[in-house]
Amino acid sequence: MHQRFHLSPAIFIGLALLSGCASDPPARRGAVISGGAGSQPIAGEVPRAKALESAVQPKGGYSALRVSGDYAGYPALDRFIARMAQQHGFPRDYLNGLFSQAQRKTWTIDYMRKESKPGPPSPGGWSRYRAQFLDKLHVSRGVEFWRRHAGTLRRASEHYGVPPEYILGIMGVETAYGANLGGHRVLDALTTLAFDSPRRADYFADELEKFLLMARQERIDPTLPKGSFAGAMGLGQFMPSSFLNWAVDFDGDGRKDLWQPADAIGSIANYFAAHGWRSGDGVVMPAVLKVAGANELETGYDTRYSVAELARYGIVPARTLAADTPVSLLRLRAEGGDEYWLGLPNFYAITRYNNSTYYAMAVHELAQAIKARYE
Ligand SMILES: [Ca+2]
Repeated sequence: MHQRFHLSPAIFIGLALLSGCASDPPARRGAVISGGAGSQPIAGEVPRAKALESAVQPKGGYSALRVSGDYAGYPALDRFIARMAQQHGFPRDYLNGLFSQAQRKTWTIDYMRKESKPGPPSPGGWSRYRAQFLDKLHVSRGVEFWRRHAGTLRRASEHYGVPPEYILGIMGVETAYGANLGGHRVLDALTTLAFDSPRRADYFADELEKFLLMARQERIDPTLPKGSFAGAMGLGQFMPSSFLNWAVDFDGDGRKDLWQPADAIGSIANYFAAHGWRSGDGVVMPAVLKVAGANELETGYDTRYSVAELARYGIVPARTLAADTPVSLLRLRAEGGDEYWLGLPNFYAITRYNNSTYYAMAVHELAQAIKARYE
């Protein structure tokens, strides 16, 4: 339990940072590509897609005239149900019955209240964050997972242009390759966050909508899937909107199952490919500060400089990079002092999975450690 709680903040940091952005999270803005396009009717095809959607009966056999239980008497939920019925053709009595099963999670409400926007990273913070993921267990399990799924990882890598070790880096940091999948019912998590939590209710209501679409599409009872307290699911901890947009059926059994290694591997690789991963490129490079005071420049995965521009401030790459290469300037607050790195476009691609410099750096380092042990 402690272990899971310990991991959850890592996932939460991303959510919290997403919420801190003034604009929509870029991860949710990307183009819908073939993986989940079937669930996202394009303008000209709405009537046909609607008819198909409505013809699929949602699973679970729930039925009630009105919502009872923890979520009885929530006008916002009643409006949500009306919208799901009108826009997506769900039977209202089905949704009334389903939400009569939903349980309010007070732990989640308390957690969301306590968590405020993260402040500036504290000295040594990177070392503490890194230690959660760069341990023997994460590396050796990653190597084992690679050996067990070598064929699938090779196929995904060739198809999407993403090296196996970065697919494993994501799975390692997110769930330790399935060891920490999360034990919260997704229905409870998202209903609580959408209708009982002071923060980001609209975002979670949107995810709840996508979750119900996912469950209907995959013919699963929405009370069954379990995930993180925030509703992230499977080996790669996809939120429902990511499922609809980027999950793929990579073992060809006709289902997209985020809990199956093959589908999780393909879906993570597809996510990277759709978010700007450049096949064959590096990820980060150490920076050398040649002038005192150079560290007053703004840092973070979302900063953008050219190598030439940084050179004027006395910051140069440790190895050769073309002068016009776009990079971010990263500061890692390590125990021995701050470290400076240059983030390449592939580093930014990792942050599309979770908007955090430390997250992306942990994925990168874990990927490299696994690769070194595997070879
Ligand atoms: Ca499948």
